[in-house]
Amino acid sequence: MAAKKATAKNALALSKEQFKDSIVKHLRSTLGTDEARANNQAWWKATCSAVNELVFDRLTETSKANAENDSRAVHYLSLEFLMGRLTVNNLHNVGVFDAARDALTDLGKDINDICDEEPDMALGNGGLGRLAACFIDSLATLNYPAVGYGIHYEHGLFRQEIQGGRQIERPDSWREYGNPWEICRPESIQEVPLYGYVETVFGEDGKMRKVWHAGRQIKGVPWDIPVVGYEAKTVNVLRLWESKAADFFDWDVFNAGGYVDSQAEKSQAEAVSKVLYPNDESEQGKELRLIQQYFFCACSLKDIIRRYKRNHTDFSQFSKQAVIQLNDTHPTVAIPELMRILIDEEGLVWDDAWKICSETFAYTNHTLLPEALEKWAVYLFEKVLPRHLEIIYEINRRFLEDEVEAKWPGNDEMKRHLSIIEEGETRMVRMAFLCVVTCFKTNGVAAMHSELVKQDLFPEFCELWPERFENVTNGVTPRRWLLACNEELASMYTDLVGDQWPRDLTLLSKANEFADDAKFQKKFMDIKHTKKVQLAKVIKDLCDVEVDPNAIFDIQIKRLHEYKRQHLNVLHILALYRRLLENPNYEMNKRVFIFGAKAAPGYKLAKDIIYAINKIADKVNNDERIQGKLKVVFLPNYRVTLAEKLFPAADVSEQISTAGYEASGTGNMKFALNGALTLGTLDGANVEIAEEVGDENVFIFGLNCDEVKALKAAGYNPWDYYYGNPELKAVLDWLETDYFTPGAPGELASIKQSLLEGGDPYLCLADFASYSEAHIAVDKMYSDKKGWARKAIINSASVGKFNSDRSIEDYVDRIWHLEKVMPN
Ligand code: CR1
Repeated sequence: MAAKKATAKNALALSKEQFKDSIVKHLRSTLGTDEARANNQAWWKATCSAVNELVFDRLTETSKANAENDSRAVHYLSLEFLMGRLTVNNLHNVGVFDAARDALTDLGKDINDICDEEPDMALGNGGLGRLAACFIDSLATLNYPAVGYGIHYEHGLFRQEIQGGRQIERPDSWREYGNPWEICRPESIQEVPLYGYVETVFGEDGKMRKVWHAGRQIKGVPWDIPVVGYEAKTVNVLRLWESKAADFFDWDVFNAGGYVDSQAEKSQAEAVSKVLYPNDESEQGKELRLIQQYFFCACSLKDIIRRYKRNHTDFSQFSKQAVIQLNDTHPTVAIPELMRILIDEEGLVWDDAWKICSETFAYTNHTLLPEALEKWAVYLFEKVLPRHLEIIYEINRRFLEDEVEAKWPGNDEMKRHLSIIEEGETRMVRMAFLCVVTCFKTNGVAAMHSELVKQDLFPEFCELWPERFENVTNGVTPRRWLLACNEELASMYTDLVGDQWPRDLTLLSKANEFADDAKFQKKFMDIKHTKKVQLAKVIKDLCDVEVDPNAIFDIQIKRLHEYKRQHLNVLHILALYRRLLENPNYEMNKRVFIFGAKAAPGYKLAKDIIYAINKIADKVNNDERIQGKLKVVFLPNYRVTLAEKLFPAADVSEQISTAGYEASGTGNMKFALNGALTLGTLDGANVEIAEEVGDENVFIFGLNCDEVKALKAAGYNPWDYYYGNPELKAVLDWLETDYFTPGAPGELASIKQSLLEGGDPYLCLADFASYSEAHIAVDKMYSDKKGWARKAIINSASVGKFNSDRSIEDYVDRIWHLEKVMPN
């Protein structure tokens, strides 16, 4: 019986014919159309419904197994999950991609056109959100009990249009016409209190209690997105909360003639999950953002506790059953919320509640940038979450009076320095401090970053509790970032090492043995060429620019930020352009510089850099004097789906942040995996990539982290570099002319200003010469076709470490201590 069931459930057994029947059935019975009338949108939804028959079944089996085992689970709280599209990924993970493709072909449809109907689920900004998506993929693949918790934003990250070279933000409506992957779960709706005041009451036993009388309630409606592990044994859940007015509208207000008011209440409540904040690495001190954070933490905690209470009558086992990972400080308010529930609602005493909290929460830090370290004004807390503020004060009082006093007796300066409450004109709650004081582990996301977290960010906390600090180097899922996005290379690897590499990416290291094999090299580089031809077509379609697939494709794709230094890339492009103009015989391989980046809507300089790239592209791409040797492309609306076309087509991966500023980076891993060579600084995970692939197979340039610190300490003066390097001076001055913006001189001047009068905070000018030399080395190397192919192969074959499955196993060993559960 069991064996038969397993066969029936074996997703791989779904044949082309069965898939065809299922699609046609769903066209008719789910979509209310038929083969003749259906548009591509309907075909896409029918395809999803066909695969969902398998997926939803596995989802049910997984949650049954977890409930039966009463297993310890991780709850990954994240304000962002940058999922991208799910169809191709799920087809691959279920193991029915070929069957689906062939079925659709038989039905007269191209699977690529059908899958192109899916909007990206862009519920995140950048690396932090995409990491969360890779992590839940790996958790399911490794059969660990896990739930991702986040917000069901109505609008994800804005869609970027480029008009006249400038970024325009348009709303993203990923689920306007329904999304076949999500399931609404009204049975698990939660109520969330907000505002109001705290009353102190004394019970009959004479004990003091606190009662929070909320001024408002809103409702959290859960939507579940299935997270399909590779081979679909386990299907976990990403649970996203949508906010609604507590009652559809207030009948009393309505009856009294106040229809407009009840509508206002409704729209205020719905505003909470309306939009993703489009800021990357910086915080916006907005009441709505704090409410968003609290809203999803409160809903998620209630959900976790509801599930726990099914099998338990008291909280003694809570921290054994649940670990809660805080993805950056955004969900920190979950800490005082759990304290509040345990003390005010469940009647625990402080010490017991505190013990549970400090054994349940763990915190991942993703950035050292001071502007990204969240602080919330005390007055805002007082207004929105009065009881939570009291709890934070008490956590702080105990921390300062007990722990800090014991370690540094009588040292008031130290108390001020480490206090969770920052004193000043506006008193602020330091969320990262609250995390470190509470959590049993704090981890950074790459070896170097984790060291800096200890040394620079939390040195005193590290003195107090050295055992709390960990490193877990980031990773990326090989299912999406090789298997699904680079079919050609994926099947080459399957031929070479068998079909287990999407789980164990270190198997690819076998290819190292063939790095010098002429036939292998040709095959590898032919695939690269194929991907470049495909990308060239995308570039033509989106930007109307012709690029030569034989040119070096040099790509920088990531959020636009000064510390990531897209403008350093721009300065170098200008230098190359200038060399070509001054010397028509200047020797270089054809080069295409490709950018993709969104700028936070309020980040003026970032937007100016996008404008500069586009204006320079206009000029360079149409300048016949340089005979197409140099092209510049800015691809609009960079997102996961575009990334899937870019990584496989890259020769050079630009990872050029100022050393010490990029916590890890994960694009760097995807590039290397697909055979691009890193041109980068010794920053974040670049350091570990270089270690894995060998220094001779990457191009490292620029100041290292210690040198950056030393230069800053000595008093960095960008003018020295400006006057010291005639080429650098010339390209900076160029930005002030109207050469790239005819008739409008000065439109690009803000970049120069920031690099000179503005003090060049990220040391672009200091690194320029070294960067420029590294580019010459890249160019030289590329002329040696065999040498380049060897390096490309070694890169791709040697980054098995950066599988997000490995990251998850590290989290399990060092932090979560989970056990695998195998569903039936
Ligand atoms: C970091 O900038 C890192 C990701 C994921 C980002 C990037 O280097 O790879 O996190 N940090 O760990 C971030 O978004 C708010 O901070």
